[in-house]
Amino acid sequence: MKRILSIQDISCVGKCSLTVALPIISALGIEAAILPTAVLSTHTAFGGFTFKDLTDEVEPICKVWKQEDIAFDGIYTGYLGSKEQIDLVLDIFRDFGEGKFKFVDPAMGDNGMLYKGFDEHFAHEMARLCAAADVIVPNLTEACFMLDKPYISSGYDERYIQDILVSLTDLGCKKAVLTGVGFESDKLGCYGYDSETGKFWCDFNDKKPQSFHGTGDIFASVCFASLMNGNNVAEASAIAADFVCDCIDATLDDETPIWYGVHFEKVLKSGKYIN
Ligand code: PXL
Repeated sequence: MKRILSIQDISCVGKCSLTVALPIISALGIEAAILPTAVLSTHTAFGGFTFKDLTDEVEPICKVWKQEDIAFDGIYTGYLGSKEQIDLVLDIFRDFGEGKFKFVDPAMGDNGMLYKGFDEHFAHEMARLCAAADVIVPNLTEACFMLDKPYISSGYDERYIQDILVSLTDLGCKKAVLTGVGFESDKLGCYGYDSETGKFWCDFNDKKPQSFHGTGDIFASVCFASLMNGNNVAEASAIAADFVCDCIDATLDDETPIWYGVHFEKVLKSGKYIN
């Protein structure tokens, strides 16, 4: 069985980061080891939240893993709390990621804004981590902050998107998938680029009437697991986008506030994505 390592925070309530990555990756047939970078009461889009930084734990944990000869087939990083954690993840890529699949979701913003606690400097640091990855899955906001490019919310053309994708791979990663891309008002999807073949691809779904928190983390978890299961990036990102759409459909009728996230559990339980 493949074993992967996911490095992100634990937000105790508000489905995102490790509380979605762990069940999804496990359900898709892969052992999911975790390195929690922080424990929060709730993710940062709730009105209030506690934040216990776990940076000090990273090196001692990794030391034991080395002593125990523990290895991973892939490493997937999401929300990270500080520049220091980015440097530590780069060390982990060096120590545990040589020749292994490295996947970075630079989770730090959406809708043209960075999440609470992040600034432009952090976005540039995140770009350094993206440079060391095989595949990255930023949304348009995250890509623009990493590249110092203007964020345009709508009305852009394919050249704008393709230029961003080429600039992302110029950072150093092999493949980039931009999420949250839409050329028509009723469609939303992802647009990818493989710098090794020079090929672009894209995949669009009907735009949902409502967006929810945590869907970027769900997209990344499904995309990463699908890649580990042998799909290529175009296939994996299309599967992940379909999965997110199904999660939103399973949640739309619910009265729960959008920051609680989507009912990915129902989609897993349906078995549609389990081979
Ligand atoms: O869903 C991304 C995410 C992950 N982790 C924490 C967050 C957010 C988004 O707001 O606050 C702690």
